[in-house]
Amino acid sequence: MGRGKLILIEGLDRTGKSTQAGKLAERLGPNSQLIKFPDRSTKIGGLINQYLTDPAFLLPDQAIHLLFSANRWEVAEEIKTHLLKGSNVVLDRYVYSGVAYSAAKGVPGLDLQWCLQSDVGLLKPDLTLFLTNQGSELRQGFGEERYESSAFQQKVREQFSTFFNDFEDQSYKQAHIKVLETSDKSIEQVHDMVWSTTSAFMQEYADIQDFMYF
Ligand code: ADP
Ligand code: 2DT
Ligand code: MG
Repeated sequence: MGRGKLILIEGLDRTGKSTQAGKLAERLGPNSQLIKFPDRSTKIGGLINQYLTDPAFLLPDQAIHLLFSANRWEVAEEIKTHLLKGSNVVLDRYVYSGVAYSAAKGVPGLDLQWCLQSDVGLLKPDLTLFLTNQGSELRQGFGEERYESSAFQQKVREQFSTFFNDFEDQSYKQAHIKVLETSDKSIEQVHDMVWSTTSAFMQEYADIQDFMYF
């Protein structure tokens, strides 16, 4: 039996990531795992949650960046164990959010190169679905948490794009990162796109055994 696949749903805020990650994991069946970042349920995640929800809770930008990264390292082994057992793992955000949101702050020294360092050695996704949606800022709840302003989202979008174009190997990007434009599509229509892309990928790459790393 081959190892499971690591499938990431990425994108800006309120683009439908959590909705689609949940539906994808359900469609992949009971043997699949859904893991969300940040995982707010751990001690580190509790600090992250406080930072995101309480404007008065201040941390140096470097420190919160490292907490987000540490929150991934907390479950890195667990993810690999699931994959080795043959389970597919669906991620809701991951390293790309980690680097793009921190680098978008424009803090001197906190560039993409610096931001990536704490995630070097984490597993790379087999497939990344990057959701884009022009109406996401109008969705319910937008603006409730830190980072949810139009101006900042625009900067994050630029950082995602710079990272994919300048930091990712272009052959990896071509094979493993798919952009899905979801504007004006219903939840079910987006799920159909997510599912057809994922199932086609899983057929084409049924045999991969090696792991890839950031
Ligand atoms: P994210 O995890 O990217 O922040 P969510 O999945 O939480 O986004 O979705 C944000 C909001 O938009 C939720 O209220 C969700 O029900 C709604 N939503 C998600 N996908 C769609 C869609 N395709 N059409 C309309 N509303 C959607
Ligand atoms: P959710 O709305 O998906 O819970 O995200 N973020 C996330 C970072 O700044 N760095 C990270 O490494 C990750 C995983 C994006 C909460 C916010 O946290 C940001 C939005
Ligand atoms: Mg979400």
